[in-house]
Amino acid sequence: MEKLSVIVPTYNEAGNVEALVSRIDKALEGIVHDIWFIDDSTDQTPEVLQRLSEQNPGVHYEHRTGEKGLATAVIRGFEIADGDFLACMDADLQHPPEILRPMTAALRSGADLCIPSRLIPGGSDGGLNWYRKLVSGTARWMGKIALPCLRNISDPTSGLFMFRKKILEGADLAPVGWKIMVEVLAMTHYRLIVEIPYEFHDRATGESKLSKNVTLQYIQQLAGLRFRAVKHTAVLVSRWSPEFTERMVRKYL
Ligand SMILES: Nc1nc2c(ncn2[C@@H]2O[C@H](COP(=O)(O)OP(=O)(O)O)[C@@H](O)[C@H]2O)c(=O)[nH]1
Ligand SMILES: [Mg+2]
Repeated sequence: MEKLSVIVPTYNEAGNVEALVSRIDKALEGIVHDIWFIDDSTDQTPEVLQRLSEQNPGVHYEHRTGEKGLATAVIRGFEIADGDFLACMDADLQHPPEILRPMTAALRSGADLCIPSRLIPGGSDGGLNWYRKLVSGTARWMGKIALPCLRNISDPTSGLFMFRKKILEGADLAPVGWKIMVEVLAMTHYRLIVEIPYEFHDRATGESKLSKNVTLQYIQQLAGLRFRAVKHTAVLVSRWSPEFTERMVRKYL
């Protein structure tokens, strides 16, 4: 049975990580998994993570002091997590951990990548206010114009995705900015992507670290990827309905 490693970047998420771990463990009952926090916090998060990792052998964390930044944190997670499947998820419970179960079913059914979507039937981006909806819609639109590999994917700019670790072999990922999934989609080779619907939620506690700088970094990232992106041929994107997703969970888990 393949092992799943869930990678969670954290910056001042002391109020969220304990609930996150217990919901991930519950969602993944019966699935071999572990959780890797890459933490740059200045609050109590490292103390909470230390306690959680003592109580739970499936919780690992690395606290960085010399380095900061979402992209380098996630790429560090890719290096140290040893699962056959890797998932990336935010710590603030905006990505409901229960979605990890159907994502695992999608990979077990043969997908190379599973990308949950707020924008297909059964999904919702209810956790965003109108301004964040506009920012998020503009980011998607810019991404699709710059990179053909994003065009058939409905929600390619979030921080929630799962993939077979082997697609990273030989990939030249640049740790720029905020949109790691865009980097993975542009720089790796894959055949089958599965999209499943999910409901995005309000941040549980703490505050967003999104800054104006992030928009600028995203534009730089897209400009670089126009030249660096690998050639993708014969990629199939399969979009699962809520009912089909349930059937596949029963079949594969
Ligand atoms: N390790 C690390 N994680 C970060 C950093 N900045 C943000 N994060 C984490 O990245 C995830 C998404 O950040 P968030 O502020 O919720 O962004 P938003 O959802 O776009 O408002 C959360 O789990 C944050 O704790 C950082 O500099 N380092
Ligand atoms: Mg968030």
